[in-house]
Amino acid sequence: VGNFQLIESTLREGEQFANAFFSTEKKIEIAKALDDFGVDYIELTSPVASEQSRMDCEAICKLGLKAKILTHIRCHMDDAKVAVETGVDGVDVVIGTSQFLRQYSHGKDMNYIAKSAVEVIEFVKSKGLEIRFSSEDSFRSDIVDLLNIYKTVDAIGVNRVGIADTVGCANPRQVYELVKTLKNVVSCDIECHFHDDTGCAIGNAYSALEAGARLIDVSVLGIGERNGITPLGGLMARMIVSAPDYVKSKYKLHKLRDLENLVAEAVQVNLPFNSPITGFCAFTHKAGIHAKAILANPSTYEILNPADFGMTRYIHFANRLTGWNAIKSRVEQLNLHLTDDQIKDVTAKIKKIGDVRQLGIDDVDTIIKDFHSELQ
Ligand code: HCA
Ligand code: CU
Repeated sequence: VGNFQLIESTLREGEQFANAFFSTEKKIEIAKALDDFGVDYIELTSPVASEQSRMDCEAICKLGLKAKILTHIRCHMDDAKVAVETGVDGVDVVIGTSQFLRQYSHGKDMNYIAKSAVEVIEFVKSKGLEIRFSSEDSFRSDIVDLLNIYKTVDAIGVNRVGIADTVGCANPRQVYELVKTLKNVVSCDIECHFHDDTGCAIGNAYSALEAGARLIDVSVLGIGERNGITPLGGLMARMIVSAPDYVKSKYKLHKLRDLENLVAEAVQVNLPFNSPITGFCAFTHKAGIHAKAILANPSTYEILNPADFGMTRYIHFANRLTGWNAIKSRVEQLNLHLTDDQIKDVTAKIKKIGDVRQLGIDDVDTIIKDFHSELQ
């Protein structure tokens, strides 16, 4: 799984998030931050979506970023002709292949899809650009149809083929099987895109990589259509455990929090409290048993090292679940001197008060200080 690449789609899928409206300046700021973080590709909204979208795409292409710039279009020559003039490094083409989308969205059959795919792919290639072909709603598409179309496009030569779980219905086992099957059919790289409707977007991405996919679509905080896609931060958390050297050397992980704050502010949401890595309590330990072990050796209850992300751990001691080891560490922080027996006494006091009301840090500090001065 180490050696994966990221297609960062905050400025494409993310623009489909209900709250998103990015000004040109904001898009540029986000693109630069993504590039600095180290993503491989930045995917932008289709230039045919609106006139400003087209101009913004051109502006970002001119920034000279390290990341390759992609735009995302329908499998149609009208779109392709506009896309290749924007200055992008590559074009991501998508078309719905499930019965649902064929019947209720674009109304085309598989022969038509294959024909237009070949035409668009050859056109984009003739301009010297990278090309990816993806099937929308892959997991509700007929497997024979799917493999046939991928085989067709692989034979004429594409950089990547994409699988998209457009409705978030797939589970990790299904993902593993589809990617494995597809690997036997195509020679190009495989890219995967997972929506999070059923909470599987990170797990599915991991499964895809395990099965041999090379690229994963992500967005900052997972923003996208409905409740979004695989979040960049969550995937980093998953992957640093599985491929630590690769992830640490490739991505500027200590910039993750700023990047998330930048996007959160732009779309007017708070960082989710339970986000991997950046959730406000992601490295907060509470129960006395946890606190004791963490103080002895953080690996006891931490699979991620907060320092890898420029974060710090926190021992939550102002509560009735606390234990004397946590209180001892607080006493030391307050630069007071108590024996272990005295600390156990004051801990009992704190737990007693914590049984009747919520405690603040100040409350506990006062209890400790009062206890200390009464001893004098
Ligand atoms: C959408 C399109 C898409 C495309 C994914 C891809 C999806 O429905 O808005 O290009 O691989 O989820 O199918 O985001
Ligand atoms: Cu999507």
